[in-house]
Amino acid sequence: MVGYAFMGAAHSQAWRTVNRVFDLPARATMVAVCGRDGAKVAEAASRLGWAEAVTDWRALIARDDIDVIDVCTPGDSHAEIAIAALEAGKHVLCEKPLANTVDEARAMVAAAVKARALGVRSACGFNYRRVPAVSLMRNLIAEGRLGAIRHVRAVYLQDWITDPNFPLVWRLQKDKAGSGALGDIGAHIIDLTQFVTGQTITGVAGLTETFVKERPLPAESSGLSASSEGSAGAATGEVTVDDAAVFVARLSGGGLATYEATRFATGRKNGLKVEINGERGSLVFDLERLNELEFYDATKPVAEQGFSRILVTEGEHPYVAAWWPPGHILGYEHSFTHEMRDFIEAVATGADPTPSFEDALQVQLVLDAVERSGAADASWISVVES
Ligand code: SOE
Repeated sequence: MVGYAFMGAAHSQAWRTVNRVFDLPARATMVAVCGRDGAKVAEAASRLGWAEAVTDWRALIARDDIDVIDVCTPGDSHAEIAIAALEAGKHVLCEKPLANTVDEARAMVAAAVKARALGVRSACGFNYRRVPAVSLMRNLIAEGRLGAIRHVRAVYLQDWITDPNFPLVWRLQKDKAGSGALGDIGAHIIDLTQFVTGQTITGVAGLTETFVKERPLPAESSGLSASSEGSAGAATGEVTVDDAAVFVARLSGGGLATYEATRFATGRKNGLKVEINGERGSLVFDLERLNELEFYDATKPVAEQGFSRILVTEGEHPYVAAWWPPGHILGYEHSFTHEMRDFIEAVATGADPTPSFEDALQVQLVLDAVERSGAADASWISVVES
């Protein structure tokens, strides 16, 4: 694994757990975690359960005892590491969003296609697909329970940078993160809604905004140039990404969609919510109630109609049978264990894990279109590749 911060910790929890919960054709061995700072990555190896701590990812991908490279770094290194690893014959799991630009994402897809021909697999880490309720949502829609999809309504609301004194961390720097709320959390609702509907976004019109344009440099501001001296003499830097993005979209099935991704929804901590309206019913998923799915079945007798709450903890529900009896609810981290389950099973059986780099490129095209639309102040941008 390359990188050991929040996503590194979530992935490590999943790698530690997956073979203890699921009966799989292969076992994950946590051989080495890689990071630039030797002392910090050594501490991370011990805390997260990795046998070795290394500081050179190129040496890692050259080793014969390494089969998989799990990329958990900021977006500015996804392409370089993933492409080199694929070319070295390593299977790759890369965190979302796939890249910081469409060009990088296309290069990653090209490397994935070449590697796939040699049996080398790749996937992108959109973990919310693997929340049982989200997989159930997809299954119900695929069975036609909603009929034609008319509306998709998706929000991903956070509030961790509403304080203007929150420092200029890497997620707020375009050269590191590619974009702000749009790529970091907007990517999730773009992928999730395409996943559950089985449709793709064909065009968007959007708006982006950066509410706080200058922030104090972080204590260890590596490589950041101070753009101005703040009032207390503390250096500040320019925020070069969006704080929020809102956009409308058309779906390939003819429906309309609205999306909102923001880090300024004061009070909302990790508020991902999706509602799908079809001609025969509706489904609602709310990450804050991730063991539940709301289902409105318009085919029921009118006297019985209403949103029912499905408790997604039955053995018949996706992934759940491996854990606990009905009603013993799961959490955020289980989605990563399910992600690793599916990745290991695919790689071990010579199948392609999902979502593919191609699926992740589609998300990147939407992100790019929203940014261009936002820059052009809500002009219409098609994402269908000519
Ligand atoms: C942003 O803070 C973040 O950590 C995202 O990067 C993750 O993808 C999301 O799952 C939780 O919030």
